[in-house]
Amino acid sequence: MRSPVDIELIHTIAQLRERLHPSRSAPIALVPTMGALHTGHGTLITKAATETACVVVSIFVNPTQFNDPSDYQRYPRTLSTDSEFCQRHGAHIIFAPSAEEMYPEPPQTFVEVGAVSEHLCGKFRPGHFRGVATVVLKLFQIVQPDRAYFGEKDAQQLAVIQRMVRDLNVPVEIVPAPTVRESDGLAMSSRNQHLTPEQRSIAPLLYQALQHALSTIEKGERSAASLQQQALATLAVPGIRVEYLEIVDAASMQPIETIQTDARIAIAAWVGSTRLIDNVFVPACH
Ligand code: PAJ
Repeated sequence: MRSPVDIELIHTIAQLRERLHPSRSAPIALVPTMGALHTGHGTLITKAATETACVVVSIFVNPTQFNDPSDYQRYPRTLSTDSEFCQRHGAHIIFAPSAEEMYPEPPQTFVEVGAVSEHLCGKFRPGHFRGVATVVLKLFQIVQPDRAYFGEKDAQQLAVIQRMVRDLNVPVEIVPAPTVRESDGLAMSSRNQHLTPEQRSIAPLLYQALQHALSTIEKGERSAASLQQQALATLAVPGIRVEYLEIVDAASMQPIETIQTDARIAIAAWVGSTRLIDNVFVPACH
């Protein structure tokens, strides 16, 4: 563990560029986050720190990716505990810009990633992936990292960023990391803290439904419709409202009828007023 003086907290783009410029010869890793950091983020930071000499964690609650202003308002902002957390996990620099620093004037340029953004969350959160892709490209331009780390928890976001980087020849290696879960299987998320104890007790059903589907696939089931039906039955309890439960091709994020290629089973569900997402990977060789 390093002492608190080791981590640098930087709020402006100019200062960050000045700070990173001399270290340009060494590789730089970026871990983009919106803060309220938990062990899921921690594993990304630790992985980045073991693989790269200089790790920048960005903490920015990006207004352009929220479709619901109240969701943006209530998003937890915990910079001082986040700074200690980053320090403990081996980060070197925190870049925590204000909204004015990132968007000094209303932007006129956006990144639209096509079909991969359309299904799953894209259908229910219009403009969300445009906001994500645009802010991530801005962060890539500001930090100019060699690698950037993203969690499979947000599998569609990962696929969107991978596609953007390919389409626009962005010279950043995208490094995926597996979903980190609570001991009862609930995927870690800063949104979990909004759950009441009762809601928290049913939230692991999302992962149970996914696990159940995986074991049915192990037994030979290939039909997306039957897997979907079975998983929906697991989630048919008071207090859970499923927004989507889809089986998609893992790279294109397009719904499939039969599992033949690498796939993902992805869920979004409302537990009370909290929207949770989760997914599992289904390798083609199952
Ligand atoms: P945020 O939700 O803070 O997540 C930051 C990164 O942590 C993402 O890559 C996400 O997939 C990863 N992550 C979150 N929970 C995880 C878990 N339980 N296990 C593994 N990884 C997990 O995603 C965003 O922020 C934003 O959209 C961002 C990319 C920063 C753009 O604003």
